[in-house]
Amino acid sequence: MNHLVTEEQIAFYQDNGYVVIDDFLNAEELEVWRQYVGEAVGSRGKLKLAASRVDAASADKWIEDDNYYARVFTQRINLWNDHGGMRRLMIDDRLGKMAADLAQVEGIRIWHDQALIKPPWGNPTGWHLDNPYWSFYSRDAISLWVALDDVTANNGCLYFIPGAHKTATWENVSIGQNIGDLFDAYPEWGKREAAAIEMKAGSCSFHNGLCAHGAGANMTPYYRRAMTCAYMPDGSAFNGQQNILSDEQVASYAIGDVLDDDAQSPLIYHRSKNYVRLEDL
Ligand SMILES: O=C(O)CCC(=O)C(=O)O
Ligand SMILES: [Fe+2]
Repeated sequence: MNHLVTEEQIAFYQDNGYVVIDDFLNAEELEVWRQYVGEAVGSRGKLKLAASRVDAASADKWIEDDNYYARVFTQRINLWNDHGGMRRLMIDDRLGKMAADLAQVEGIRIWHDQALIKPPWGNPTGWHLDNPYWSFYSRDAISLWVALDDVTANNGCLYFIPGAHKTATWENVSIGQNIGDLFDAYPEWGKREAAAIEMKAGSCSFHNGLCAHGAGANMTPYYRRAMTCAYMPDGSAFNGQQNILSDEQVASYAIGDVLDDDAQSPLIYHRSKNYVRLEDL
C-alpha cells in the first residue's frame, strides 16, 4: 500500500479540496479489497446498514428501493460492522494517518465506510457536498474513494470543483435527478470548470467533505465499483442530525456533545492519544 502522502500532495489537497494517490493498492491488495467488498455487499441483501445497527422501528428507511437513486449506485454502509475482512481493511492506522496528514488534524475517526457500485448504464451522481449530511460539522472532514475498477469519463468517474471547500457553507442538496441543483445554491461554482478524475483500479482519491463533487453516468455494460470511507476529525461534536445514528444514539446526545464512541466511530489514528486497534473491537 502506497500510504505515505507527500508535502506536495498535502498542499494540493489543502488548496483544491481533493487529491489523487496513484497506485494506492498493489495488485494483490486490490484483489483482496474486491473480494471482501463483493462478499460484504452480497451478504447485505437490500439492507444498506448492518442488521445489528438498524432500529426495528425505522428499518424501512435502510432498505434499498428500486428508484432513480438505486441506479445511481448500490450503496452499502459500514461494511466494517459485519464483515471481518472489511473490518481489517478499514481499522487501519495507515489510512487514518493519510487522512490526518492530508486534513492536517490530530486524530481520525471512521464516520462511515461505504461501497458505491454504479451499475451498468447507471445514473450520474448529482453534484453535492458530503459533510452537511453527517451528524457533525467540520471543515476538515475527509473521505477516501478507492477505485476497484478503472474509472473513466465513460463509466462514472468523480468530478470536483477545485477549491470549492474554501467557500462552501453547509447549504446542500440531495442527490436527485437534476445533477446541477447544487449550483443554484452556489452560483459562483457553476461558472467554473470541473476536474474529471480518471483513475486506474487500485488508485484512490481523498476529498474534503465540503468540496463539491459528483460522478458521471455509467455508459458501459460493466459495474463501476468503488470502496469509500468518510472520516470525522477527532473532537467533532454532534450537530443534531441523525444520518446513520440510531434513534437511541440520537436521544442520548445533546447538540455539542463530542462524538467519541469507539463502537460507533472508532478512532483509527491519533498523533498523541491511544487509538483503536483491530484486537480492541
Ligand atoms: O461514487 C460516486 O458516484 C460518488 C461518490 C461520493 O459522492 C463520495 O464518495 O462522497
Ligand atoms: Fe459524496
